[in-house]
Amino acid sequence: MLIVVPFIIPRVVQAQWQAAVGAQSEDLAKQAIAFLPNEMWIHVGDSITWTFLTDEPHTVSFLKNGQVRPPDQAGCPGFASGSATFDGTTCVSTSRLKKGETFTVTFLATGNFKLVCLIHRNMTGTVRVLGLNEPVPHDQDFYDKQAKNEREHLLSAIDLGSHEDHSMENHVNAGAGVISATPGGNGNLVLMRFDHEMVFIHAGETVEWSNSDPTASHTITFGTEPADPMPPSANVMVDADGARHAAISSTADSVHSGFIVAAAQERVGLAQLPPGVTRFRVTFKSAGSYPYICALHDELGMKGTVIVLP
Ligand SMILES: [Cu+2]
Repeated sequence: MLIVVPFIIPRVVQAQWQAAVGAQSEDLAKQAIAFLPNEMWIHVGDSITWTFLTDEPHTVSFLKNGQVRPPDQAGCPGFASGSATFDGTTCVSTSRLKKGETFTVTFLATGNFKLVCLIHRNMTGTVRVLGLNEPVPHDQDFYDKQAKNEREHLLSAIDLGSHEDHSMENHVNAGAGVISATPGGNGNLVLMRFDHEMVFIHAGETVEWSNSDPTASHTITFGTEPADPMPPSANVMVDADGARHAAISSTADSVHSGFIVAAAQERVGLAQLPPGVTRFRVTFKSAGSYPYICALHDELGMKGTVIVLP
């Protein structure tokens, strides 16, 4: 008769797991907008500490299933800081956190929980919380390697200027990006640069900016930055093809494109949206040097200048 004696090791200590939020290139131009790793298996009672690594802000947020996604300024509603518990019945969210900050969540119930950033809509992950009688498949070392692989994959996913040819004159790529998926969710690489930092044209000509990023918004902002960066300034018109268009007659003029961004992804059960406003044009009437910024990402170095020759 064979007697199997189960080997039971009592779990005395709740495990403390580590993960990262975001990654970036040294010049801040490439932002890996992702949880690294974005899928973890843990035991109920365990904690995960997320460390924020970028100058671009993110949130760590767990909403309730079925909850309508709130704007990041509102939290979920409200904000937690430092640490929190989550059991799926009440949402938990940090405010916008940056490089050097951390947030720890202790999971008090079993279940599969979606992790999101309220700022970036294609930045998702999954935490799989198992009962104490279930084995967890991986250790911290595995997740560290997974994070490193995903980070390297994202940061090499796009090269400045390699995504579109530059034969078109008077044209600037205002941002580019790719979405990358794992079984745990989505991450993306966002290029926070205008591909030509300087453009030379003649008075009377028009420059066009286009954003080919699938999700990230950018702006083209001359002069005074508006308090709300989403809408265009009052002096911006719309061309027949849907592009926004403004005229600048002197270096003292202020012109703001508003968000230049792709339409949101199609989803069954939601109303059809119009195409995104992905192009912005400015006609320059007189010679001069016209510096501009992306009002959302100038701190990451997203700036340019139009030099208008007579
Ligand atoms: Cu930008």
